[in-house]
Amino acid sequence: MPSSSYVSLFDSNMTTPALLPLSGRRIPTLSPGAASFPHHRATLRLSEKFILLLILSAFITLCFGAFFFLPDNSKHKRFDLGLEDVLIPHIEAPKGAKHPSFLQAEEEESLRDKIRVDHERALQEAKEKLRKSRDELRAEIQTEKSKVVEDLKKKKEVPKPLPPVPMPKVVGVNDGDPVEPDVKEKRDKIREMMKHAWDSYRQYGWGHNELKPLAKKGHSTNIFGNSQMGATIVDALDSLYMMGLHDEFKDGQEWIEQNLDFSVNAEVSVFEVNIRFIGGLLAAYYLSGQEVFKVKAVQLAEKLLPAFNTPTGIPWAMVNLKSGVGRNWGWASAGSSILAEFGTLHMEFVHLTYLTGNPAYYQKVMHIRKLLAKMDRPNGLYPNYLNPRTGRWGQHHTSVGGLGDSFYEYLLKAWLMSDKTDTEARKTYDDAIEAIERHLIRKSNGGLTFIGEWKNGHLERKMGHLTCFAGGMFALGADGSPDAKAGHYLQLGAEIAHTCHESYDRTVLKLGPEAFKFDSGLEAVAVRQNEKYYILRPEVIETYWYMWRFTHDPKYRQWGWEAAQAIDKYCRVSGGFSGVKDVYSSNPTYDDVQQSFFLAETLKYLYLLFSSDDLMPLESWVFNTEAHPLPKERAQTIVEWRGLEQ
Ligand code: DMJ
Repeated sequence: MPSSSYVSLFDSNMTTPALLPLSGRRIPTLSPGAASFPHHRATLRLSEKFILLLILSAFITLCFGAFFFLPDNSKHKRFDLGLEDVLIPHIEAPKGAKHPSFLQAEEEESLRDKIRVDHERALQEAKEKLRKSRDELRAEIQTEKSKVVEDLKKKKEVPKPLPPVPMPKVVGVNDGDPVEPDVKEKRDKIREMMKHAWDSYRQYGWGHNELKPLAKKGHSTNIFGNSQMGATIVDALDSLYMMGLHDEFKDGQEWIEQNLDFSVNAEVSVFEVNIRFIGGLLAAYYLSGQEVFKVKAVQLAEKLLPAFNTPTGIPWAMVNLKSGVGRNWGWASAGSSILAEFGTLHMEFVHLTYLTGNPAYYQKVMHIRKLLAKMDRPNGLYPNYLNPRTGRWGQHHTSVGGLGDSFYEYLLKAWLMSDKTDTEARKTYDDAIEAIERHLIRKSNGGLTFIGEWKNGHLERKMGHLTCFAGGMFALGADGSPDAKAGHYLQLGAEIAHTCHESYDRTVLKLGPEAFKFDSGLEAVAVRQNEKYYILRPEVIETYWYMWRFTHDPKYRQWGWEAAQAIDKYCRVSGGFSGVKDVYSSNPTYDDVQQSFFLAETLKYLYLLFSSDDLMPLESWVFNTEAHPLPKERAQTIVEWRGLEQ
């Protein structure tokens, strides 16, 4: 018992100190028990008794004060009277470890830290609960109820193996060697960059979601919650495979087999996990035929399903992988879900139904499509925000960049993936693009075609780096467009590619800013400091690649090479590749993040740009929004699914 737990109280008439414990458990009182006190106490005068009583009562007050007002950790420290198990129930001492009351100072310190963190978390959770509306709480309760039912069902069921399904004929995986030596040289350089990015992550960030290439350690962002799920490994697998980096691929596969576990208490973004993890695992499965990738993709998909338990069936933006509780981003308009997030699930979910025979995935995404089809659209445009409780639009903002982008992309790709049988998706895409052209696409004074953003009734003449993917989308959708407008859409794709190239060319580093304006004499340049960064994004290079495939105009390879050289010159560091904070500065600072999409998309599109077209031909593969290729479904399969929709 530490001596500090006791205070000595001397009475002038006493020869020995009376030890009073500071805790409230054994406070002695002046009672007949005083008989055990030396006899001369009984002879104390009244005033002395009074003083003694006063001192004692002051002391009792002090004891209670200490108990109620001292910080939590100091209370715990003094309460080592056999109560540790009550106060610290969640900390189990490892076998052979000392009893907590004998822990060394630093162990105590870390215990206290843990307790404090737990308390803060509980307080935060309680606060968040209080902030939620009745509908949200109801949806949460519903989610939890369904989860309990599901768990009970599962306990009774013997896990079924996934049904065997015919593997689509995989073509164009091992080819792609360009004939021209100078192109081959460029392709080899991109492969070397991939190896540098991968090896650095392997060495410094292995198992973490991403890498901090300057600090040389792991990194993660809120889209992955507090998980450590090796996002870079999963995102990079198919790029490694296409580039013939087979040892690295095997290494990644082994990590996934041994470590990738989704039973974690982490709140993740449904969209990001879908496009990066499910998309990445499915592509790795289709390319390599290794069952483990399919099994992991399905395990993860099951964890995402509770996100759809909302009053409308429009999923929450985030879901806790363990509890299944979902919620939306605090910053989203009026508690809304985001168009580009709930609208970018179709490709992966259709494949999940194909591989598992479970109609749930297909039904969930078709339900979203049906609901959207019934809604009014201001000027034919889709707002970025939709409330999953009320089924009503939030703010009337429309964008082909952040918050909207891949919703349009997936309409087109749903049609392509279905071997062009999903004509409903194609029609929805065509109508949306027509409204976008009418309201958002303009030409600047200098003759640059740009796609602006619609905000509460007016056009903001600003375009994001993210929006640059649309050049490739227009080109990809040209074939099959209504009224024989294929030429028009290919031309539109070329104009967007040109504008985005200008946004790169007008910087010091020859790398594009996050957003650029077409206003007050400014053309394709960023104005605000917080829009001048480049974080290794792929969209401009993605458009170059699609334009190259459809036109074979050498300028696209030239532009791609300019970008690759700039990345190698300004973003490469000894520990990998980093984003830069200002593309207009000759001496930029780094953001110290190697994004997983750099390996999944940017380097893959560059590699494909310098490969021949027989590597991943577009007749057989459709790339998801994270550049993970999925094979086109047989038309027959899609026809069979029509009945699954109910
Ligand atoms: C990627 O994760 C995907 O392309 C997504 O659709 C939006 N953009 C990022 C990379 O910029």
